[in-house]
Amino acid sequence: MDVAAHSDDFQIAGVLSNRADAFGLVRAANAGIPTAIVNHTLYIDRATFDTALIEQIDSWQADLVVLAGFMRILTDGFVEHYNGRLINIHPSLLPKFKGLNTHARALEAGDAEHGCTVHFVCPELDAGAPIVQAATSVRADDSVQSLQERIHHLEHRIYPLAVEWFTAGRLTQHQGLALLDGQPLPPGGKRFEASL
Ligand code: NHR
Repeated sequence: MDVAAHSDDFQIAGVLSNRADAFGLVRAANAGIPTAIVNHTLYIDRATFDTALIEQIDSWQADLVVLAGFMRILTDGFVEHYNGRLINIHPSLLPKFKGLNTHARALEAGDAEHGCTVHFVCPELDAGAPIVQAATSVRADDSVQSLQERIHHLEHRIYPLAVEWFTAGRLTQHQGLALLDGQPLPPGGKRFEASL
């Protein structure tokens, strides 16, 4: 997400990475947003690392935690601490292709379309309630790279949208379902129509 482009309705409280070389830290600093690094290799186990994450995030008094390229599996304790206010974006049309190498797997499967999904995070990987989804047609000459590029554009459309819904108070999680304006969203989340 472009950290400089956000609505007046919310502020980015802070940007945290487990990696000191994450470019998002540079962009945040350039935009005057607080940053933090919590290096997972300095912690003896996942629970201790996650506790350090929680301390930092809660010191910012964040209402919503937005994962972006965050590659450490989070403990149940972390997920429960932010239950209903922790979201991720995954590069597939969930529930298809949970896990890694999604573009290669969509090509391998011969799927006619592929895309990305914003979802609430639950303890089980990539299995939380979908919020919003965007798709692109798979072309005969597509490669992993060409698909990835188109899907990146879609990610940049739907992730800010989900954040805006949440901060406007329109998006909630209830009994494992995502609700928009109090109504359950369809199984893949709201379908976002984009032309690419
Ligand atoms: N944590 C929970 N509990 N649930 C989810 O749905 C999560 C999560 C943490 C991260 C993002 C997800 C992605 O966007 C995400 C979803 C990392 C792995 C993984 O296997 C899996 C899914 C995601 C992110 N991580 C390895 C680990 O041992 C390390 C892999 C690596 O460093 O390259 O933590 O893709």
